[in-house]
Amino acid sequence: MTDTATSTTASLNKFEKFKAEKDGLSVKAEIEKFASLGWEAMDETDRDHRLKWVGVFFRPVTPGKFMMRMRLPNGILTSDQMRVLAEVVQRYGDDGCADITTRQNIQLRGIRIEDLPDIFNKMHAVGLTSIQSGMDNIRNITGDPVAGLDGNELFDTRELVQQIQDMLTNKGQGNPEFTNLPRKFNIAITGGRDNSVHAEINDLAFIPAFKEGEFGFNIVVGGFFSAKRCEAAIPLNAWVPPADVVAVCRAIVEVFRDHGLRGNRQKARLMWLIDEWGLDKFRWEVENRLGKSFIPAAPKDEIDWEKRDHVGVYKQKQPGLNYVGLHIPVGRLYAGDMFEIARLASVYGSGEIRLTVEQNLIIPNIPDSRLVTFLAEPLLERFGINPGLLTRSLVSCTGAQFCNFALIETKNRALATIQALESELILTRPVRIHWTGCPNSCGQPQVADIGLMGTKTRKNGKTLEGVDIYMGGKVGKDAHLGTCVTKGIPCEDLPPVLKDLLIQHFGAKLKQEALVTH
Ligand code: SRM
Ligand code: SF4
Repeated sequence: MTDTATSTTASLNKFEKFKAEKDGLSVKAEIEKFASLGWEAMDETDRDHRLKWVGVFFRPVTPGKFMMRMRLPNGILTSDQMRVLAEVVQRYGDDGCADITTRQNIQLRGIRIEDLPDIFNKMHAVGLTSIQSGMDNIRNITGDPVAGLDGNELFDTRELVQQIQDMLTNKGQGNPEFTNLPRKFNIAITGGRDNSVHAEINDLAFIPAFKEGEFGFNIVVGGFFSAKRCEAAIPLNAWVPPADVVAVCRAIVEVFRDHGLRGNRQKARLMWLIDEWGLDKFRWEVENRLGKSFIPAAPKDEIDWEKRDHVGVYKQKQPGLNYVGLHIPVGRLYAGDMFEIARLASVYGSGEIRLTVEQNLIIPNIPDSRLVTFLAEPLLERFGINPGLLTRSLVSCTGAQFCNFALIETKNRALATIQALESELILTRPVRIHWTGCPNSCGQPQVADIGLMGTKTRKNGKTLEGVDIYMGGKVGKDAHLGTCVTKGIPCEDLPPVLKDLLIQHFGAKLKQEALVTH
């Protein structure tokens, strides 16, 4: 490591200090011990922080009931894997549930520390891992949710995403080379034409582009959201063929690991290093690691479609097969739902399940001959293929139910608000409304048509839950981030404000008005 990374212990923040004392990954060998000790007797730093290196999160809101964040490369899992996840949460009765996340991933809730050895064994048996999924590690790597199914795709991202995960995590066993990064790190690869992974909000993303007729990727770097600052990724002016992607990921993560800023955690994401060095020096350092120079970026990328949400029935490139995108309201699943989804994927499809960054789910490989019966399955009454135009695009972070950073409750409020608006309004197109419980922006309000960020606000001398409103986020072709347009609207006053925005900016009409004009 360099001077930047290893500044004196005195100047290290508390996270750097505890990482230097004991690597997070070392808790992997202590799971049996923690299970017999119980959560209350555990060392607090192991419990509250280091367990995140194996994907286990202490929840101060529900002490003793942990959250477990998986890694699902490219958002793909099998029915057998889904059944195991269902069994895990089923054990916890009312405390147990799961959430599809904004990184095409699943988080489990209600986990008890004494069950961890058994849970890890079960997961291992079906090839699942939760390793290095929290804290200063690389998050779930996202790829096109319809990779290998989409007749118009330019590149099937599945294998590359898996290879990158295997390299960074030592095939899910844990890789001490990458367990002490200065901060979290997000990677995405898109091989479709619609940027279905929000490439621009990742620390590192690969975007399809042709160079002299050859397929490869333009690289963008430094995208991130944080309470202090939000930035879209910027072009590195580098193009790589698919065969070089894994090596480039390694080189960039190594540069971040060894040179990233470790003093102030609010200034530790990759973009801050790029700012400090300038892009040219950053590129040069990466090339040095890589052992070769980058080919300059292709002049244009191939993101020329509007973003699809994949909800509904779609033909696959394989004749006679379909993929069906089911809408999962705010991504929340219970054990019964998960068993049923696994059954449907096995009976009607090929036993494969895919997740989207909109917190929805896709069942691929359903033959034409079975489609009608599939669509009549009772589960589709709740997880439909044709939800209302606001419900369809609703995204929400965890919020106050489980997250101690939350300034407001999100998921239930998001659903109730949207249902009320849909009962009053006629919409002609989907409007993407994203809720996030605090400025950390896990629910990505900056990519939404209307983004709602939790805050505390004052009304009549009282402190209330409120939101700051973001608008103008554009996804897919020409993606760009939205900005804050209004601050501190009390949640209790929000419905009429949203109604006005939908009428003024998104062509919505009041149902009563529409009746009169017809
Ligand atoms: Fe996040 C921290 C949930 C996607 C930015 N995020 C957290 C924690 C771990 C905080 C905590 O310990 O309670 C939340 C766990 C709550 C819980 O119990 O679920 C949490 N983040 C989530 C999820 C579950 C939101 C969701 O409902 O989908 C997403 C999990 C993704 C995954 O599978 O790995 C999630 N978080 C994001 C995203 C979106 C993305 O990646 O596209 C962002 C913004 C993009 C980014 O990171 O640049 C995001 N989360 C943060 C931040 C701010 C990071 C920063 O640099 O300051 C924090 C706080 C932190 O890291 O200090 C945070
Ligand atoms: Fe928690 Fe805030 Fe992230 Fe929502 S945005 S999950 S409230 S940290």
